[in-house]
Amino acid sequence: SAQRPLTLWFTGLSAAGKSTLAFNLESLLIANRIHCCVLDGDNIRHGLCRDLGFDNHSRTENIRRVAEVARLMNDAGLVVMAAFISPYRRDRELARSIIGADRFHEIYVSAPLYVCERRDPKGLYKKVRIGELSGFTGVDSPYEEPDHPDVYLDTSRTPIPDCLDRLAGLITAR
Ligand code: GGZ
Repeated sequence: SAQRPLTLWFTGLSAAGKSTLAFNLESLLIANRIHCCVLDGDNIRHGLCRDLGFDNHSRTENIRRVAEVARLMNDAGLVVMAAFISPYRRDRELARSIIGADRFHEIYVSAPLYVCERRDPKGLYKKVRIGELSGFTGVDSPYEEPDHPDVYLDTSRTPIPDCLDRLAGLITAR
Protein backbone atom coordinates (compact mmCIF):
# COMPACT_ATOMS: atom_id res chain seq x y z
CA SER A 1 0.00 0.00 0.00
CA ALA A 2 1.07 3.59 -0.48
CA GLN A 3 3.21 5.34 2.08
CA ARG A 4 1.10 7.33 4.51
CA PRO A 5 1.99 11.02 4.35
CA LEU A 6 3.98 12.18 7.37
CA THR A 7 5.95 15.22 8.39
CA LEU A 8 9.24 14.60 10.14
CA TRP A 9 9.97 17.86 11.94
CA PHE A 10 13.71 18.17 12.67
CA THR A 11 14.53 20.66 15.43
CA GLY A 12 17.90 21.55 16.95
CA LEU A 13 20.79 24.01 16.92
CA SER A 14 22.51 25.35 13.81
CA ALA A 15 25.01 22.71 12.62
CA ALA A 16 23.45 19.96 14.75
CA GLY A 17 22.84 17.97 11.54
CA LYS A 18 19.14 18.56 10.74
CA SER A 19 19.47 19.25 7.01
CA THR A 20 22.17 16.61 6.54
CA LEU A 21 19.90 13.95 8.02
CA ALA A 22 16.85 15.23 6.12
CA PHE A 23 18.64 15.12 2.74
CA ASN A 24 20.22 11.74 3.43
CA LEU A 25 16.81 10.38 4.37
CA GLU A 26 15.37 11.91 1.20
CA SER A 27 17.88 9.92 -0.89
CA LEU A 28 16.94 6.75 0.96
CA LEU A 29 13.21 7.33 0.46
CA ILE A 30 13.62 8.18 -3.23
CA ALA A 31 15.58 4.93 -3.67
CA ASN A 32 12.53 3.20 -2.19
CA ARG A 33 10.17 5.11 -4.49
CA ILE A 34 8.60 7.06 -1.67
CA HIS A 35 7.58 10.54 -2.81
CA CYS A 36 9.06 13.09 -0.45
CA CYS A 37 10.40 16.60 -0.09
CA VAL A 38 12.85 18.47 2.15
CA LEU A 39 12.10 21.94 3.45
CA ASP A 40 14.95 23.76 5.17
CA GLY A 41 16.25 27.25 5.81
CA ASP A 42 18.24 27.24 2.59
CA ASN A 43 15.25 26.61 0.31
CA ILE A 44 12.63 28.48 2.36
CA ARG A 45 14.38 31.57 3.70
CA HIS A 46 15.55 32.62 0.21
CA GLY A 47 12.05 32.44 -1.25
CA LEU A 48 8.79 31.99 0.65
CA CYS A 49 10.21 33.56 3.81
CA ARG A 50 12.75 36.00 2.44
CA ASP A 51 10.97 38.88 4.17
CA LEU A 52 11.69 37.32 7.57
CA GLY A 53 14.66 37.72 9.91
CA PHE A 54 15.51 36.04 13.21
CA ASP A 55 13.60 38.02 15.84
CA ASN A 56 10.96 36.05 17.80
CA HIS A 57 8.06 37.10 15.61
CA SER A 58 9.91 36.29 12.39
CA ARG A 59 10.87 32.85 13.65
CA THR A 60 7.26 32.18 14.66
CA GLU A 61 5.97 33.31 11.25
CA ASN A 62 8.67 31.27 9.50
CA ILE A 63 7.57 28.11 11.31
CA ARG A 64 3.87 28.86 10.71
CA ARG A 65 4.39 29.23 6.94
CA VAL A 66 6.53 26.10 6.74
CA ALA A 67 3.90 24.15 8.66
CA GLU A 68 1.18 25.30 6.26
CA VAL A 69 3.31 24.19 3.30
CA ALA A 70 4.07 20.85 4.96
CA ARG A 71 0.35 20.34 5.49
CA LEU A 72 -0.40 20.99 1.81
CA MET A 73 2.38 18.63 0.77
CA ASN A 74 1.08 15.93 3.12
CA ASP A 75 -2.40 16.45 1.67
CA ALA A 76 -0.84 15.85 -1.76
CA GLY A 77 0.58 12.56 -0.47
CA LEU A 78 4.22 13.48 0.14
CA VAL A 79 6.41 12.60 3.08
CA VAL A 80 7.85 15.92 4.28
CA MET A 81 11.15 16.46 6.09
CA ALA A 82 11.15 19.94 7.63
CA ALA A 83 14.55 20.98 9.04
CA PHE A 84 14.34 24.21 11.02
CA ILE A 85 15.90 25.28 14.29
CA SER A 86 12.36 26.01 15.51
CA PRO A 87 13.72 27.04 18.90
CA TYR A 88 10.41 27.71 20.61
CA ARG A 89 8.25 24.92 22.01
CA ARG A 90 5.13 26.96 21.37
CA ASP A 91 5.97 27.28 17.67
CA ARG A 92 6.61 23.55 17.32
CA GLU A 93 3.24 22.90 18.98
CA LEU A 94 1.65 25.31 16.50
CA ALA A 95 3.28 23.34 13.67
CA ARG A 96 1.92 20.12 15.19
CA SER A 97 -1.60 21.53 15.30
CA ILE A 98 -1.42 22.89 11.72
CA ILE A 99 -0.05 19.63 10.29
CA GLY A 100 -2.10 17.33 12.51
CA ALA A 101 -0.87 15.34 15.47
CA ASP A 102 -1.36 12.07 13.56
CA ARG A 103 1.09 13.17 10.86
CA PHE A 104 3.59 15.24 12.84
CA HIS A 105 6.71 13.59 14.25
CA GLU A 106 9.20 15.64 16.23
CA ILE A 107 12.85 14.67 15.69
CA TYR A 108 15.24 16.29 18.15
CA VAL A 109 18.64 16.52 16.44
CA SER A 110 20.92 17.20 19.35
CA ALA A 111 24.63 17.98 19.60
CA PRO A 112 26.47 19.91 22.30
CA LEU A 113 26.99 23.59 21.47
CA TYR A 114 30.78 23.19 21.41
CA VAL A 115 30.44 20.47 18.77
CA CYS A 116 28.20 22.69 16.63
CA GLU A 117 30.71 25.52 17.05
CA ARG A 118 33.57 23.26 16.03
CA ARG A 119 31.66 22.16 12.89
CA ASP A 120 30.63 25.73 12.01
CA PRO A 121 30.04 24.92 8.30
CA LYS A 122 29.06 28.49 7.40
CA GLY A 123 31.33 30.35 9.82
CA LEU A 124 28.32 31.82 11.60
CA TYR A 125 29.35 30.83 15.15
CA LYS A 126 32.67 32.54 14.51
CA LYS A 127 30.84 35.68 13.39
CA VAL A 128 28.86 35.58 16.63
CA ARG A 129 32.01 35.20 18.72
CA ILE A 130 33.73 38.18 17.04
CA GLY A 131 30.61 40.32 17.42
CA GLU A 132 29.51 40.46 13.78
CA LEU A 133 26.27 38.53 14.38
CA SER A 134 23.91 38.57 17.37
CA GLY A 135 20.68 36.89 18.45
CA PHE A 136 22.13 33.53 17.42
CA THR A 137 20.34 30.44 18.70
CA GLY A 138 22.21 28.64 21.47
CA VAL A 139 24.61 31.53 22.05
CA ASP A 140 22.59 34.66 22.78
CA SER A 141 19.12 33.53 21.71
CA PRO A 142 17.28 30.67 23.43
CA TYR A 143 16.75 27.09 22.29
CA GLU A 144 13.95 25.27 24.13
CA GLU A 145 14.64 21.54 24.08
CA PRO A 146 11.75 19.21 23.21
CA ASP A 147 10.35 17.48 26.32
CA HIS A 148 9.06 14.38 24.56
CA PRO A 149 10.45 14.12 21.02
CA ASP A 150 9.34 11.11 18.96
CA VAL A 151 13.00 10.51 18.11
CA TYR A 152 16.09 11.80 19.92
CA LEU A 153 19.35 11.72 17.97
CA ASP A 154 22.70 12.89 19.31
CA THR A 155 24.80 13.41 16.17
CA SER A 156 27.97 13.85 18.23
CA ARG A 157 27.67 10.23 19.41
CA THR A 158 25.59 8.45 16.77
CA PRO A 159 26.93 7.95 13.23
CA ILE A 160 24.70 9.24 10.41
CA PRO A 161 23.86 5.73 9.08
CA ASP A 162 22.58 4.73 12.53
CA CYS A 163 20.52 7.92 12.74
CA LEU A 164 19.06 7.13 9.30
CA ASP A 165 18.12 3.61 10.44
CA ARG A 166 16.10 5.12 13.28
CA LEU A 167 14.31 7.52 10.96
CA ALA A 168 13.66 4.93 8.26
CA GLY A 169 12.18 2.69 10.94
CA LEU A 170 9.76 5.43 11.90
CA ILE A 171 8.49 5.67 8.33
CA THR A 172 8.29 2.00 7.40
CA ALA A 173 6.67 1.09 10.74
CA ARG A 174 3.53 2.94 9.62
C1 GGZ B 1 20.03 31.11 14.19
C2 GGZ B 1 20.69 31.83 12.09
C3 GGZ B 1 20.69 33.14 12.57
C4 GGZ B 1 20.37 33.40 13.91
C5 GGZ B 1 21.27 33.18 10.47
N1 GGZ B 1 20.02 32.33 14.70
O1 GGZ B 1 23.35 26.69 10.06
P1 GGZ B 1 22.41 27.40 9.19
O2 GGZ B 1 22.58 28.97 9.28
O3 GGZ B 1 22.25 26.99 7.80
O4 GGZ B 1 21.04 27.34 9.93
C6 GGZ B 1 20.67 28.54 10.53
C7 GGZ B 1 19.49 29.10 9.79
C8 GGZ B 1 18.29 29.06 10.73
O5 GGZ B 1 17.11 29.25 10.01
P2 GGZ B 1 15.76 28.56 10.50
O6 GGZ B 1 14.72 28.98 9.52
O7 GGZ B 1 15.97 27.13 10.71
O8 GGZ B 1 15.53 29.26 11.94
S1 GGZ B 1 14.19 29.33 12.80
O9 GGZ B 1 13.61 27.97 12.86
O10 GGZ B 1 14.61 29.80 14.13
O11 GGZ B 1 13.27 30.29 12.16
C9 GGZ B 1 21.80 29.55 10.29
C10 GGZ B 1 21.14 30.79 9.80
O12 GGZ B 1 19.78 30.45 9.44
N2 GGZ B 1 21.04 31.86 10.78
N3 GGZ B 1 21.07 33.98 11.53
N4 GGZ B 1 20.38 34.63 14.43
N5 GGZ B 1 20.36 30.80 12.91
